[in-house]
Amino acid sequence: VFALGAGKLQAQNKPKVKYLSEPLIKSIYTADPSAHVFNGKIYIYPSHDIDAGIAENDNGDHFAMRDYHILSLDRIGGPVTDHGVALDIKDIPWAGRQLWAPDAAYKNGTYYLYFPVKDKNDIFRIGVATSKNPAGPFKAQPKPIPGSFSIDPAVFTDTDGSTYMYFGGIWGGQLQRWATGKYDANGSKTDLMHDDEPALTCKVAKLKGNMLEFDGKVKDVVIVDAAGKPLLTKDHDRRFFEGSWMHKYKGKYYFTYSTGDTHLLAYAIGNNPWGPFVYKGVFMKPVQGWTTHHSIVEFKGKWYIFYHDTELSGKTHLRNVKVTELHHNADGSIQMVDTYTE
Ligand code: FUB
Repeated sequence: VFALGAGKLQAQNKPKVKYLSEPLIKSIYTADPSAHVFNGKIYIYPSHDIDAGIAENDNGDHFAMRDYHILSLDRIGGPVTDHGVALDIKDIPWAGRQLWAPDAAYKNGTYYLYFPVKDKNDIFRIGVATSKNPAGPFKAQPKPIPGSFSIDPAVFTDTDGSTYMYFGGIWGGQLQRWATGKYDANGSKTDLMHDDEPALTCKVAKLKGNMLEFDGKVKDVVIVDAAGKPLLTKDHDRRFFEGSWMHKYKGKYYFTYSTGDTHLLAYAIGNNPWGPFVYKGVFMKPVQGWTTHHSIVEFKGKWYIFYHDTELSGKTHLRNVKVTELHHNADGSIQMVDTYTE
């Protein structure tokens, strides 16, 4: 995550901006919304942004979040409930700092909250907490998920009941430091630094039936171009950066993600949850603010994209979540979403 002063960010304090959607909640700052339908309602698992007084840098130190609040709504456009603190960093025994983008899943009467946080050695790991209630409070497991690393877990349950976790993010998300399989504390702050080689990939692992551990090896989520070649490191407009999501539409697997420093949401389609995924294009233009993070969910026969921007604060680390309808075309492509006009 994060370089300073990119793209449309400079424009964010200009007057006469017209937004596609309203912030879903204005009493707290929220970001990275992972939306799910549980018991006929929409539950949103977002980051809870705060101003910790830390200067902005490319490592994302200014994103110093300390707890999670879960939001719910009965219908799109209806009132949004903030269920209060669902998990506090002080109640995660192994956590150091920075509670970043979470996700959630349900199985056999239990809800699972998956979250990235730096451990006491300042290395991002992914943890899991459980509750009998989709809105929490959640109780964290005593240790991170064995074999987990980096950020942005996105948990997808397929129609056969198998559950997969997609995760990873380069730059501040530290994925590049795991290129050899072990963490390199002196590794690059950005990417692999080899522009003409295949880009770093998002990771995917199947979850065991207990939803607390990986089942087998962590694998690469390879995105290829139309000719079947993996995208390259230098291809900043198309390669994976962070913020992945998976949804299934008409039997196809849609891997969606942020291109980070080029601020786009892109999609690639595959025939199974592991990939490879063929790059198809951009489906959301940059939002206001540096980061772009989303989720996609079907609710009552329509598809929606949850995302964030910085409408309320004008500051890149104080974001607000939003939602708008998402449309698939008859050929399976996704219609472009443009979240604001000047
Ligand atoms: O909210 C902190 C980080 O910013 C997330 O983990 C990234 O996806 C980006 O949205």
